[in-house]
Amino acid sequence: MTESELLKIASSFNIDGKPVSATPWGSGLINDTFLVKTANRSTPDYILQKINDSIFADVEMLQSNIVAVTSHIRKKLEEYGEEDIDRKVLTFIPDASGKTYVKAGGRYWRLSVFIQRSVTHDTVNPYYARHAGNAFGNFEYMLSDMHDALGETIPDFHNMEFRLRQFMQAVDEDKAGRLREVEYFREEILSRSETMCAAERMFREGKLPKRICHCDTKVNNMLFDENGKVLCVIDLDTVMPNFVFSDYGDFLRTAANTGKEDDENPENVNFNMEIFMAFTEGYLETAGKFLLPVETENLPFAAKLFPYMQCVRFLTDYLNGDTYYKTAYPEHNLVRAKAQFKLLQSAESQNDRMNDFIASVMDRHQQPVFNKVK
Ligand code: GN1
Ligand code: MG
Repeated sequence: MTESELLKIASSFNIDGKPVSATPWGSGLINDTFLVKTANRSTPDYILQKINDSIFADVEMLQSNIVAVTSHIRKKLEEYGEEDIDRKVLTFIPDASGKTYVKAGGRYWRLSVFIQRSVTHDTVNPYYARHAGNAFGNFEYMLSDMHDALGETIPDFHNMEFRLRQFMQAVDEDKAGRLREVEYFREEILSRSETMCAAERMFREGKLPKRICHCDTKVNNMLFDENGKVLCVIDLDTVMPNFVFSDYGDFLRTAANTGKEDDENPENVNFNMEIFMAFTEGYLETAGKFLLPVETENLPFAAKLFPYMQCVRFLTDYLNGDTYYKTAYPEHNLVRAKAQFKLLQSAESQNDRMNDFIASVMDRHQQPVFNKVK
C-alpha cells in the first residue's frame, strides 16, 4: 500500500483538514498502524489502522463493541467532571454513511484521532506502573455498569483450556516439522495444565464472574502524558467479557519482565517484584471497589497464568509455521516462548511474596480507605 493510497483511505472518513503524510506507527503484532498527519496545525492528526480481519473476523461486531465502550467511558468522564476528555478516551471517526470503518483494497480500515503529547512505553518504572494499575482498575470500574452486551471479538480468547487444546492439536499436526525443539516445553506445559485451568473451572462452578475487560493490557497499549500519568487505554479490539485476571496478568507479563518479550537471553528475564507491588497497589485502589475475594486472592495466579498462556500461544504459532503473530526471523516465536517460560518460572518462585503483599494491601483497605477515582 503506497502512502498516497493510505492518504486516500484516510480521506474517506469525515476528517478535519487535509492529510499529507502517512507513516508506520507503533509495534503491535496484529494490526498495521499508521500516523496520518494533516497539513494544518489547527487540525488533528489521525491514527489509521488496517484491521486484521483474519483474526477479527466480525469487523461489524468489533467496531460496534469499540464504539459502545468509548461512548460509555466518555459519558463517565463527563459525569466525573474530568477535563481534557478528548485525550482520555479514543475518538473514532465515521465515514459519510456513519460507519466507523471502511473497506478499501479488499481490507477493512478505521481511523481515530491522534492524541497529542502522548507517548507509549515498552517498559515502566514503579511510578508509572502504579498509575497504570490505577488506570486499568478504573477502566474496568467505569465499564462495570455497562449494560450493552459486548460480543466476543475473538471467541475463547483467554480461555486456557482452549489454548491448550490448540497447542495439543499443533503438536499432533506438527505442520512445520518443529516439534523436536518444543519437546522440553511440552512436558513443562502439560505438568502445569491442570493448575493453570483453574479460572475456567471456577467459572463453571459459578464461583468466578466474567466482567468487561480490556484483554490486551500490554504496557504499550496505554498512552501516558508528559508527566507519566496515564491518559487512556488504547488497542480496544479485545475488550470483551472475561476474567479480571486477563487485565491484571497481561500487564504484569509485559511490565514486570526485566527483559524483553522476545529476549534472546532468558537470563535477562525475571519477574520484577517492585513493578508487581506498585501496579498491584494502584490496581487495588480502583478495582478493589468491586472485586470479589476470589478475584483478589487469585491475582498471584493471574501473574503466573499470563506468561504461561503466552508461552503456549507462541509455541502453538511456532508449531503451526508462524501464521498468527508477525515474526522477524524464523525462530522468533520459539525465542518468545522461551522468554515467557523463564518469566513464568521467576513468577512462580515469588508466589508466596505475592500472596503476602496482596493480603497486606487488602488488610489496609479493609477499613474502606480507597482513594477517590480520578
Ligand atoms: C498481540 O496486538 P498486540 O500486539 O497488542 C495479541 C495479544 C498478545 C500479544 C503478545 C489479538 O497483541 O493477545 O498477548 O500480541 N493480540 C491478539 O505480544 O492476539
Ligand atoms: Mg498494541
